[in-house]
Amino acid sequence: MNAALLGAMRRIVGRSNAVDDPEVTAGYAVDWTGRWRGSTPLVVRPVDTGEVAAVIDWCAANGVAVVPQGGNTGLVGGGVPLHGEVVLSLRRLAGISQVDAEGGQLTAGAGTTIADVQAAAEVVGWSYGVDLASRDSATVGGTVATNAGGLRVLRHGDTRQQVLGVQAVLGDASVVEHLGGLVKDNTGYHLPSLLCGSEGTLGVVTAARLRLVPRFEQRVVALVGVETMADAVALGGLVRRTVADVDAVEFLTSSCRELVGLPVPLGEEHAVYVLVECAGHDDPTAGLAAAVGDLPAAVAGPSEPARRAQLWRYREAITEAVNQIGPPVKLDVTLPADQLARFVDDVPGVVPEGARTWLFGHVADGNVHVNVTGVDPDDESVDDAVLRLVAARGGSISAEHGIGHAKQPWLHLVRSEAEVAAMRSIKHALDPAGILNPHALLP
Ligand code: 2HG
Ligand code: ZN
Repeated sequence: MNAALLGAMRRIVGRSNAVDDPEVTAGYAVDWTGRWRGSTPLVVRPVDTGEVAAVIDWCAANGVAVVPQGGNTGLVGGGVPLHGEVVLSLRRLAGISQVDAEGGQLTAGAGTTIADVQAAAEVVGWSYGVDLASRDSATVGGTVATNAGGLRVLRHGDTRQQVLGVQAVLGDASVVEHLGGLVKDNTGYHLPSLLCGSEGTLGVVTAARLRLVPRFEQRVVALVGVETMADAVALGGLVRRTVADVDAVEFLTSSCRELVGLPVPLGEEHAVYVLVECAGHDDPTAGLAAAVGDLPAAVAGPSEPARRAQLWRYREAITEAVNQIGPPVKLDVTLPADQLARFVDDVPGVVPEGARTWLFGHVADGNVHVNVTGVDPDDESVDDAVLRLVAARGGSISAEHGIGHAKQPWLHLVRSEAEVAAMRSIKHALDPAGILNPHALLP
């Protein structure tokens, strides 16, 4: 351990928050799936933006690479120190302030969890547009840095669309802050959009001004059985065209249903299940039922919150269940709507024999989570085959999880040389010493 580094960090954040005990730092050096495992000499846990800036200032002057980390729920290895970087944990920067009940906005510190943002929004009669299964651990800083998607992108957009402003420490330790929350504010480069999705390579997000969305009390969930992926895509389209108040349209295949260990939900097994959630000020059940028509379906209405949660388990339990088999290769991809069904049908055919492919995701967003088990996660031929298929069909190699380390070698499939060069120029301008997450995102 570099004594100068340890001494400087202890002076900035205090002895107890510059952690070099390997038993403690180990937990910050691996992602929760066990797929991405690195090591770090030191975890630094600042309490406010001033401390973050002081940490970055010292690290930039001394050429020490830093990986910012929130709730450590990322799935592409972007938040773990795979090259021995210092971990900058933002979890202590938690807290909600400046709640505007009229305007529907609040400011949240980087370490605030998504569940806490949702709860704070609820208190003033609003809701937060981003929701994801990892809501109890995922943080505002992490979800902004990765432009997290989740379960309600269809209705409210991804994280970038919720962010009205950010406070962040750039790579030269300067603090940029634009937290006024003006909905109309057309005054040049929109730094929040740039920092959102930059995966900690341009700046460390320390707080965000978030827009809230209406809170709908009347909620209905339908789990519908269909026989082909093409039927699932068609149902998603029909629901979006004809039903008001659609929050989410998700899908899972029968093998995922079997894997999560929940009972066959509709009397008999179906090849694909589509889960639709609608929420409005009026009960949306009739509209949803009309779209579902004669298809076999289990429906849980506004007065059945436990039953609704039970139906969601079929979808939300998959990630955890796949991980029980062992760390999978995770490929989070999007396809154009007219290519989605063919892709889902074809993808098991491009992975090696003996591998299992688990397919589920956000059908109305064209977003498939391709999880592959029974292969060495370090065997890049699986990623290569699937991602080339995606690119050939006009899709994207990352729908919502980002690039991190997992997708870096394939960025060229979807981004031109000129685009990557422009990204590099921006990186150099905002992080001249090249210390912010230097091994993530850009090859
Ligand atoms: C989800 O939609 C998450 O559940 C995780 O994006 C997806 O585990 C995955 O591959
Ligand atoms: Zn997802």
